Parts: sequence; structure tokens; C-alpha cells
Amino acid sequence: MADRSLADRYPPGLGTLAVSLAAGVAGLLGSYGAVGFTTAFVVSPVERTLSLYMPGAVVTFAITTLGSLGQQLNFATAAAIVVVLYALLVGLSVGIGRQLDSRLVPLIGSAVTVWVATAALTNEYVASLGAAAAVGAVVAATDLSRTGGRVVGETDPNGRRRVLAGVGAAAGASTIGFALGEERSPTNVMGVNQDVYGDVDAPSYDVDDLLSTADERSDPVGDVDPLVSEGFYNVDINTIDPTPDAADWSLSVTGEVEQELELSYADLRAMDHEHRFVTLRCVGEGRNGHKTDTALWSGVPVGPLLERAGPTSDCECVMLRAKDDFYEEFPLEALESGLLALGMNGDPLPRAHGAPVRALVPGHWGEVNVKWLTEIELLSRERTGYWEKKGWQGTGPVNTVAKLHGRERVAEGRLAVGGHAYAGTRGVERVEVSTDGGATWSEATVTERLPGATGPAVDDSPEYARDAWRQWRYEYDSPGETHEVVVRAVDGTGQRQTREETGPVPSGATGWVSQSIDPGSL
Ligand SMILES: Nc1nc2c(c(=O)[nH]1)N[C@H]1C(S)=C(S)[C@@H](COP(=O)(O)O)O[C@H]1N2
Ligand SMILES: [Mo]
Repeated sequence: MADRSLADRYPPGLGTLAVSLAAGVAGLLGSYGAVGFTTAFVVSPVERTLSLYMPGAVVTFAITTLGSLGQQLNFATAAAIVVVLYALLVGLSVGIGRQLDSRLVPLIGSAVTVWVATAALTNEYVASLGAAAAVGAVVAATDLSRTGGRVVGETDPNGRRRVLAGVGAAAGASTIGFALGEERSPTNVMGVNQDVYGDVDAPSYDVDDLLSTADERSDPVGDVDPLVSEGFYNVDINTIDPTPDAADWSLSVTGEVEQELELSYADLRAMDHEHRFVTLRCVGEGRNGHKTDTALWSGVPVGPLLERAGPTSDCECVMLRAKDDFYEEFPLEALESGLLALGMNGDPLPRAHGAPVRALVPGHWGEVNVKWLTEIELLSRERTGYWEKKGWQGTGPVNTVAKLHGRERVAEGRLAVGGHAYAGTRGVERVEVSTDGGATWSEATVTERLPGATGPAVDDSPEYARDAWRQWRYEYDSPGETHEVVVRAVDGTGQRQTREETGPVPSGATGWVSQSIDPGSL
């Protein structure tokens, strides 16, 4: 038995397929173990390519029918592609090894090709050894597995033990990879966000007064968030956020300008800051969706920077570009009153919301509020942004909306409904409520507007936040039976929220929110 042929060392047909796929999974988790949930993880470049080239129809379908699951689907597809790629490399190495009757070719071939493929995808030569080591361990375990000294072909015609050895080794390597990856992730798979600010002294802002004013003015009904959101929503084109190191991050102002600028994080930090309450709303959310939130942002006004660069742009339009390859184009005028945010609610900007710096564009849909911002390019002609290429039209001002998310029994026979209303920089003037399906209307109580921007960068302090939501509340006698509550907002120009109902695609949901309320359930 000393001279066993290679054919006996690897299980035939389906067995090798099983071992190769198991090795693929182990390789995936080997990569995760080496770098955690960062852009160096082998899935990251694949999901980025998918999100850049995935046809708009698929993306829109995913968003409208699956909600935020679209992004997870993208991630799962990318992970599956990596597993199949690794499995192919292992299967090929084993096949060639068989032809050459060599024991070394499967092992060395698998490890080396997986390493090269991972390094080519991620540009991480050392970290890619994680994937190679895991795959190598699986192949070696298959090769070395003991068969009890008997002739393999007789006792184990399907190479069952070898399959078990390979799959077992894959399970072990995957478990270790997963544990290591969770350990070193800035945001790990289990969803814990360990914020990373890079190698700088992260700013903290003295904004307690503003935050406590916001708290005092809040009037949440039921379990609705206060005026400063407790869990700010998140929309990204990729599952794995970039982690630019603030120390070597820079922002450039390029294109149709008299003078191009390049600013480091330290440059921005040294400039005068402003603190302002700003609401963001995603164009992709439903009429009564949960992707509208408000924070107190701290940062540098964009206007003076643009003036310094001296725009000469013919189209009066601008492209913002980011570290995750996201890009959005919109009218320059909208950016002039914008903010480059470095802080959120007194803390440094979290990774999930665009650390180290994101753009805030007053009154415009969330998508142009580009995170992980790297470039402001003044254009000579209009171009199409990421979401517009996929069929959305979300570069304009937000639609007016009043949402109904809170309901409670305030006393015997007395009910309250409430929520948030937002109309971008037009502001919310009032909110009207009907508790009889739209037959009769009354005015809701709305919260006092959030305070205006403060800080050394503000010349003449505005009285209230121009681009922030308000909360509304309406209390009424319970009709005793299930009834339809309808709500609509009127903006600061006197324009009432349109009644015409449309879905989110392409330019944001419209229509009045209407909810059925059963007093018995409150
Ligand atoms: N770089 C980058 N910026 C981005 C996005 C993105 O995927 N990448 N998503 C946009 C979209 S669609 C929205 S609605 C907002 C969401 O911001 P948030 O995740 O901080 O809530 O960010 C915008 N900025
Ligand atoms: Mo969005």
C-alpha cells in the first residue's frame, strides 16, 4: 500500500465536488478571519463590482419588493461567487494532480491559486494567505486522512472517509476563521459596530445644550423616536463599508474651477465648525417608511470652500465621489449651502454614516448626501449619478410627508396618534389629521422647530433649523371601533402634501398616509 495512486487520495466525482465546495467555504472564512468585515475581505471587491454593474431593474426590484434585503442579496451572491471560484481552483488542482499522479500538485496548486486569486481581488498579499491556508488545510486533511490501512477501493469505494475528513477540516477552519473575523471587525457580521476613526484624535463636540433642547422639544407618541433619532437609518450600496483612515484621507475639489483644492482631515478639523440639525430621507422608502431620520451634525460649511476654488462650471452642476465608488451628480446651487460633516450628535462621524467626512445637502434626498466623500468635481456638462443610472430620479428636493408611527391610549376613551413630518428646506408649517378616513380634518399639535445652526462658522444665527422635521400629535375621543386615520402636512410655502399616490420609484413616494386604528388593541 506504500504506492497508493493519487486517484485513491481524493474521493471520486461528487466526493471531490463536496470537498472542493467545503474548501471554498473555508477559504471564504479564512479571508474573513484574516481581515474581518473590511474592504480587504475577499467578498468586498466582488460585491462592489456587482453593485456597480447590477442592472437597475434588478436593483429596483430588490429594493421595492425586498426592502433593504436587496443589499444582503447582493452580498450573498458575491459570497457564493467567491466560494464557487475557490472550489473551481481546488477541483482543477486535484484534477491536474490526478493526471500527473502527483500528491503535491493538489495541495500546492489549490493554496497558490487561491492566494493569487484573493490577492488579485483585494490587493492584500499577506492577508490573502488566510484564505490560502484554510483551503490548503482542507486539501491536506483530505489527502492525509487515514483509511484504516485497507485498500481504499475495496472498503471505501466512494472515498467517504476522505470526504468526511475534508468537510470536517473545512468546518474547523471555517469556525476558526469566523471567530477571528468577528474579533477583528470594525462592524462584524453579528452587527456590532465598533466605530473606527483612524489614526487621528477624533473630535468631540460641545453640543450638549443643543441636544438637550431637542430632547425638551420632543413629543413622541407611543414608541416613536424623539426629534434626534435614536437609531439612524442606513442605506449603502455595499454591505461592507469602507474604513478610510482619517490620517491619509483627503478631499479634493476638482474639475471646472480656477484653483483645485486638496484638503486633509486635519485641514478640515482646523476650520471653523458649525452644528446643525439636519433630517435625511431616502427616496426609496415607502410612504410611511422608516428611512427618515434626524441628527445634529458638526462640520465645515461647503460654500466658502467652493468660493475658494472658484467654480467656472457651465452646467452649474457637481459630482460627488466617494471611497466606495459611489457617485452622485446634482445642481451646484444645492451644495453651496451644504455641510461637510465630521461629527454626529457630539461624536465623530460613525463609519456607517460616512467617516471621516460626508456631505449634507439641504432639503435633498438622502442619496446626494454622499458618505466617505473623497472628491467634489465641478462639471462642464451634466452626468448621471449611480442611482439615476439604475432608473431613480433622486437628486432633487424631497417630497413633503407626514408619517403616522405612534398610537396610544392616553386616558379611558381618549386616543393619540403621532409621528414625524418633513418637507426639506420648505419646512413643515402644520399637520392635518382626519380620524374618519378623510371626511373631516383637524389640526395636529406640532413640536417647536429645532434650534438653528450654531458655532464659529455661523455668521448670523438662524432662529430655527431650516432642514429638519417636526413631530406632530393628535388626541381625540375614541370612536370605539376600528377607524381610518389619515394625515397630511402643509409646507412652509403653504403647499399641502399631494394626495396623488405614487410608489417610491423613481422620485419618491407621494400620497397621504392612512392607517387603520383598532382602539381595542391599544
Ligand atoms: N458613499 C456613499 N454615500 C451614500 C450612500 C452610499 O451607498 N455610499 N447611500 C446614499 C443613500 S441612498 C442615502 S438614503 C444616504 C443614507 O445615509 P445614512 O446611511 O447615513 O442614513 O446616504 C447616501 N450616501
Ligand atoms: Mo437613499
